[in-house]
Amino acid sequence: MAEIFSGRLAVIGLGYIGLPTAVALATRGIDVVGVDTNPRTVDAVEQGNVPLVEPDLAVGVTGAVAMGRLKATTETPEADAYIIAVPTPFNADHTADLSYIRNAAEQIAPKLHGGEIVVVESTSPPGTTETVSRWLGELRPDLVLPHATEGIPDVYVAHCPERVLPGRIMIEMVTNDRVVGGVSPRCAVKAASIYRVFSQGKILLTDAASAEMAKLVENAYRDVNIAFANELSLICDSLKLDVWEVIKMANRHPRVNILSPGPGVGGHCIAVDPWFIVGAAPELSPLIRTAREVNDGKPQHVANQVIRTTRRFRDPVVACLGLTFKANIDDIRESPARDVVSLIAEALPNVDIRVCDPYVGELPPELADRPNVRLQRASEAIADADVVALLVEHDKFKALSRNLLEGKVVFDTRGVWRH
Ligand code: SAJ
Repeated sequence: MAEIFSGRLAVIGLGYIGLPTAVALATRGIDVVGVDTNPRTVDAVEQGNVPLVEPDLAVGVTGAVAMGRLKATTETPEADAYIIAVPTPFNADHTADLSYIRNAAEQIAPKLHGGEIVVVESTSPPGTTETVSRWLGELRPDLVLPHATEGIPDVYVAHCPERVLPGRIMIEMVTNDRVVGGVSPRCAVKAASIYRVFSQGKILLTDAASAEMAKLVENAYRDVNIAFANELSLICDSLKLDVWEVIKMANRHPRVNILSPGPGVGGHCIAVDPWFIVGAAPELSPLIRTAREVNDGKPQHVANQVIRTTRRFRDPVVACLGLTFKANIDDIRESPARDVVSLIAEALPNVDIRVCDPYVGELPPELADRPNVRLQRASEAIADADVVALLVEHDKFKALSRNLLEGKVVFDTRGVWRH
């Protein structure tokens, strides 16, 4: 029988991945301590609240806290296993910023006695998990870490990338297959025991660097495919063709499945992870780099279309529908829609710009500071607008009456109002 973890577990980082993972384990009987540097996040979780919007997460947190299985703190405790789920942003030169992972390793090191499992879930360039093993070894020379032995180490270190889709995290957390890569094969076996607690998917064992690379490849694959769709949208615009119609027809081929163009690619994964591959092999990754550039160039293209159109009006009003990085979630980090609005507001400081998003309660600072930009309900903003830019395909926008759009210049970047 494959081993299933039972013990005390600490999750470092209570964000979009750490908190759902903590809930998945706690609701299945594991004593979980969630650790976060932000005291507000810790307070919220301690009270059974959720500091972010994700379907079914709130009920999970409330239940886990009420059961006494989930606690939260700013101090890393002693535990039998640690899951590191902190951000890995990229630096200005697109290399990975591993400072949050390093910080987590520094917090964990003094708590180790021997026998613990340390899993890095944070997306990171190949070699990072082995580096964590080295860091722990340097911080605790009294312990044998797996990079330094062929035998049984004192601490097991592995990588297990998350693959959940925001908006479906609680479902995919349980149903997705998991890749578990160990710094040594024993480490993979040990780390897999944690995911057996809640995962209904296959648990695939490999080495740490292959697991790291597999995760980056998944997101780069999607980025390249979206870039193809986005490049098509530019080409079709210039040829005065409807890209949606072209893609719909092409997708009737049995082996063609083109993704959807949009105002760009956002989020903290697909827009970030391909750079880690480019950083690891810059000379060998022109396709992956170009895909990033195509997708990153899309917000400016959409903004330019809107900006040009406003010149037709004496006192134009522009309604921008959507600010989040994708539909039906509240996350505006790395959002192309947000970039589009900023670019328009920057270029047109005297134009009245209304921003609508049912998931956003206040404008981000770069927009809030602009006197010509305000948040408004979509139906009211559209009624006043000359130009409407649909930037995010929230269900609420799809359901809007098409009559509202009559007489307006409409830029439907997501192709939802075509018919
Ligand atoms: N997008 C398009 N056209 C499409 C699909 C997406 O423009 O056809 C845009 C979205 O609007 C959004 C961005 O791409 O701005 C990314 O959205 P997404 O839904 O493709 O992906 P994420 O970032 O929410 O989650 C991805 C997923 N990765 C893959 O599907 C390969 C998820 O499984 C990962 O766990 C997640 O990244 C992650 O954390 O790495």
